[in-house]
Amino acid sequence: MLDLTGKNALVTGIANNRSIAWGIAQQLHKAGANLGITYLPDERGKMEKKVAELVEPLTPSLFVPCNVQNDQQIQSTFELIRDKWDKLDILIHCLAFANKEDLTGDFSKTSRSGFNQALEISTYSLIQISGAAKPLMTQGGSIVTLTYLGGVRVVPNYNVMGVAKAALEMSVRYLATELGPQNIRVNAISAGPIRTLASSAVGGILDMIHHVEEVAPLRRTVTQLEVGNTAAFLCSDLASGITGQTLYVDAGYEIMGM
Ligand code: NAD
Ligand code: 0WE
Repeated sequence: MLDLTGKNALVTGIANNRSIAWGIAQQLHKAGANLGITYLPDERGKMEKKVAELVEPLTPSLFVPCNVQNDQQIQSTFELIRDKWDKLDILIHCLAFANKEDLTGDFSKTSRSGFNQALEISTYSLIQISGAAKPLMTQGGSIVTLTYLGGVRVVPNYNVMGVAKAALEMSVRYLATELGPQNIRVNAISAGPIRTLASSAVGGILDMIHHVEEVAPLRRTVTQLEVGNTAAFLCSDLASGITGQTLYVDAGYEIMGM
């Protein structure tokens, strides 16, 4: 049985009810996990209010601002966990960002600052929060991040994010190797395209979704809740032998050659 009772889970990356992280948080809650939620704060506090209202039914015991570009916010987040929870069991990394202008046009025109920003937010953040989580995962643990096929194959316009995801998937393997002796497992879920805040801002996302609906073995795309179920599985004892992997939750699209 998939059972996460007694487990403490920190979930990053909820922006709204379409976020993949929201699908994951709901499934972790359903499986009995105790939740901590982080959100990306803005000056007006609008995000805080919005996300707080959304997650209220999941009764999180922690709700903290955490911009991964801000070392102090990362430090306070994990200090709070150390003070409030006896241990950390589950860490969900579900965030990414690149400049909109770097997600279209010539890849060779990617700016130095755009490259650095995309890899800092989308890739380095996993390394940093995993390092912060390590001393708190005293009973072992499970770290799950979200990736996309564009980190392995060329997907038009994914550009610098493809490089960030390739680095993310390799970071999963190095982290799995370092943390394995402490019984901390580290895996990635490679999700098929889903309409979310991030993906909807991308030109042509609907055409990509329609393409997947025609070609994928299951003839459809996947939902946030399906990704959430896989994350819950990976965080449970049912997946105790799995680490360092990228698991495709994409209705089978990845196996197709044409
Ligand atoms: P989303 O916009 O709902 O989530 C992205 C999150 O990143 C937001 O909550 C945002 O607040 C957060 N974020 C951005 N910059 C941040 C920062 N500096 N500090 C902290 N948080 C920050 O979109 P999503 O599609 O749910 O994306 C979640 C993850 O799923 C990303 O890693 C994305 O690459 C991955 N993914 C998405 C798809 C898709 O088609 N939507 C497919 C495969 C993988
Ligand atoms: O990882 C992603 C989304 C990543 C993303 C999206 C945006 C749009 C708005 C990162 N940063 C930003 N910055 C913005 O300003 N996906 C897997 C969804 C996605 O994004 C694409 C895709 C797909 C699929 C971009 C180009 C081509 C395909």
